[in-house]
Amino acid sequence: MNLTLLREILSLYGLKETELTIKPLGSGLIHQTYLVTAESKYVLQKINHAIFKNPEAIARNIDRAGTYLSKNYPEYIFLTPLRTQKGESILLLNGVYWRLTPFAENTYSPDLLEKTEQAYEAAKAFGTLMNNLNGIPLVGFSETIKDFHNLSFRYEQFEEAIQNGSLERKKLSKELIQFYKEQNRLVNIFNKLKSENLIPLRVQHHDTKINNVLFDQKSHKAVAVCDLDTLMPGYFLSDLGDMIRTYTSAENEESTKWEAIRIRPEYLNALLAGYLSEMDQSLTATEKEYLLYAGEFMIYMQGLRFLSDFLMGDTYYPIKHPLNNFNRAKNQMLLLQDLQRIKPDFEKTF
Ligand code: GN1
Ligand code: MG
Repeated sequence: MNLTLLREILSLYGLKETELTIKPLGSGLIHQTYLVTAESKYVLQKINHAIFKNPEAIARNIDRAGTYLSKNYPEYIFLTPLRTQKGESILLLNGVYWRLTPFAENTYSPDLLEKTEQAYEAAKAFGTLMNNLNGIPLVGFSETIKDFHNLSFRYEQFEEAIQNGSLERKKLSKELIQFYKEQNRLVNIFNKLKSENLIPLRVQHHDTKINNVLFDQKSHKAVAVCDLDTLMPGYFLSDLGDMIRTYTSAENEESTKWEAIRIRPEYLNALLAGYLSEMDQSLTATEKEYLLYAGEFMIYMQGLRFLSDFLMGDTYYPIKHPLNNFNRAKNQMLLLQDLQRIKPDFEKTF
């Protein structure tokens, strides 16, 4: 990213800045994210157009939710992108899509939680967003990535990766492939919930992992949630599930400390309490029966995605070394095994 291009982008937002610095920000895998320091601070993102085929749909969904929230919940802090001078909330410049958002000062986004209160806070923050969006009509929202959290589709991709992936990688992944195949009943549960309409469609964030929550540096309260690219209709399984996946794990998804990867039940308790403090009234009786299944669903899907990508030669997730995706899939396997180990007792006492 050069400063001339940056100046051009900022000028389209009506920002004329002479003193500028720019540096990479955060640990997101999909977009390139920068912190821009000018008179104020901004988050500039280069949208990954290969993955988000229709970036305008992102802008439309966010605009729709934003309008609804500002009308019905004017106090709610919804971190929407700035508009260009022409009024667009996403900028197309020389074939590249950009988005500029004000940077929330004095906040941090962690990759791993170190206090149960943070789990409560973060889950409450996403619960508030979901609850505030509970009554929004779904018509007019579009899928920003097709079949994004369709577990059945992800399983098919996995099967294709087993068919078409490299022999050497398949050999190496034998144990993982076997585990992920054996867990196939999780797909059947999802298909049943979906095909029999046992759970309702709701607007979901679809990426509630812990580093998408902004915490206040002093009070450690959750100030806002960010990364709204996949705000679109889906099932409660997605948002609750990704929180379980990333808030309760004692290690982050990059970790290879295999024996340390486990679910921390006290974090699970705190996150469910935070989520339900907002969502208790909105959830249906059936959804409440599937709270922990949501965790299994998301860990399993993330593991399938990492493993499929590994088998297919790492075309989706950026990697830091050749075994990165393999390790991520193993990490998720261990986490899923631990969730399944504690699930029966946890459900009895919850
Ligand atoms: C990706 O880019 P990032 O880190 O926000 C992915 C999520 C995964 C996550 C795993 C569009 O999110 O679905 O859960 O990596 N986003 C997309 O870390 O694929
Ligand atoms: Mg994301």
